[in-house]
Amino acid sequence: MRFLTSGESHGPQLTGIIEGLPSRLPLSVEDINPWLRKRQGGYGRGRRMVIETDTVEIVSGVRAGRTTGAPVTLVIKNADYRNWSEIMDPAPGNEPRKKALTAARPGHADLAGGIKYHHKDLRDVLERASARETAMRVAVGAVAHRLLSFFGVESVGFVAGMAGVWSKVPFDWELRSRIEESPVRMTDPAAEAEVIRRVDEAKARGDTLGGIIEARFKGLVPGLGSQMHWERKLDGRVAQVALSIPAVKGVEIGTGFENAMKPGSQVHDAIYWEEGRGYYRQTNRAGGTEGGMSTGEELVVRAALKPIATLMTPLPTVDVVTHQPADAARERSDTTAVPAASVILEALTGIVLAQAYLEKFGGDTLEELVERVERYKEHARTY
Ligand code: EPS
Repeated sequence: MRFLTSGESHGPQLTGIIEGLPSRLPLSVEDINPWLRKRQGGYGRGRRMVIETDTVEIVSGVRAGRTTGAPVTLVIKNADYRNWSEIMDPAPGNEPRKKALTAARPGHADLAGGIKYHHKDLRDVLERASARETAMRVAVGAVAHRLLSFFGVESVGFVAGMAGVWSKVPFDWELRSRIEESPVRMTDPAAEAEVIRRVDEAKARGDTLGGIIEARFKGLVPGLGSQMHWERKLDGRVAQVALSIPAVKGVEIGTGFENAMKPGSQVHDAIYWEEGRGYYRQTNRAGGTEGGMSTGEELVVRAALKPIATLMTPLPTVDVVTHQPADAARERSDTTAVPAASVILEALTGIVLAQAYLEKFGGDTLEELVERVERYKEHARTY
C-alpha cells in the first residue's frame, strides 16, 4: 500500500490517493470524519480551525461502502480558500501577490525552502510546509486503521506532557474516553488545568508551546517488519513517520532514552510462555519492537514537538528581498498543536502498521488477509 498527498494550506483542496488496499474492505466517510474532527481539536488552536470543518469525500475506489481494489481517492476541501482564491490563483500574473512573505520565520521551512526552490515570496514555501497537509495524511491513516481493526488491532494517541507540565496519571486503556474528552488529550485532570492556564498565558504574550505525544497499539502480531534489511525495520519506519510530523524533533520507542542510562539487566524484558497464551513479557521497556520487528507486546511510540515556529512576538530575521534586518513575519497560527499532533502520530503509525501487515500477509481481498492473519496468530501462539 502506498499513497500520495497534494494540496496547499490555503488552496482549494487536499487530495490523497491510496493504492494497494485490498478489495471488500468496508469503508465510508464515517470511518474517516471522526479522525478529522479529533485532529482539528485541542486547546490552543487558532482562528483557522474555526473556519474549517474538515470532512472527506471519497471519489474513487469505493462502491456501495466497500473498496473495489482500485486506487482510493480522498478529497478534503479548504473552506478558507474562499478568502484566498486571488492569492492562490494558479493563473499567471497578479504579482506581487497580496500576503507575500519575505521576512523568513526562524524555525520554519521559509529560508531553506526559499533558497532551495528560488522563491522570494516565501508563501510558495510555507503553503506546502504548513501542517495543514496532515489533515489528508490523517484521512489516509483512518483508512489504514479501518484495515487494522479487522486484524484485532486497537490504538490510542494522547499527550504525555506539554507546556512544561507532565501528566502524573499513568496511561491505562480504561482512560481512553477520558483522553477523548480532554481538551488537551491528557489522562491527568490537574495537569490539564495547568496546561490550559499556560496556553492562555503564552497566547497573551505572543508565544508558542511544545510537548511530548504518545501513541500505543495493542493486538499486533509478532514479526511485523524485518531484521533482514535496514529499511524494513519496523521501529525505523515508525520513527520516520513520527519525524515527518511538522515540529517533531525527537522520537522514542518504549522507554528508549531512560533505557540508555541503565544496565541491560534492568532494561530487557524477560520472556515467558503459557499454554493458550503463547509468548509474553511482563514488562515492555522495549515498547513492542525487538530487532526491527513487532514483538506482539504493545507498540509504544513517543515524539517530542518543538513549539510552533510562527511567533506573534517575532524573533529577529532577515528580509530575503532587501537583505535588511527585520522582525520575522507574523502569520496567523496556533499557540500550540500538541493535542492534534497526538492524533496525527496515532493515525500515521497506523499507516506503517497497515503496510507491514499487507507486506507480510499479501492478499487481494480482505477475507484472504484476515484468514492468513488468524492462521499466523495460531502459529505464533503454538510455535
Ligand atoms: C499552520 C498555521 C495555521 C494552522 C495550520 C497550520 O493555519 P493558518 O495559517 O491558516 O492560520 O491552523 O493548521 C491547519 C490549517 C490544520 O488544518 O491543522 C502552519 O503554519 O503550519
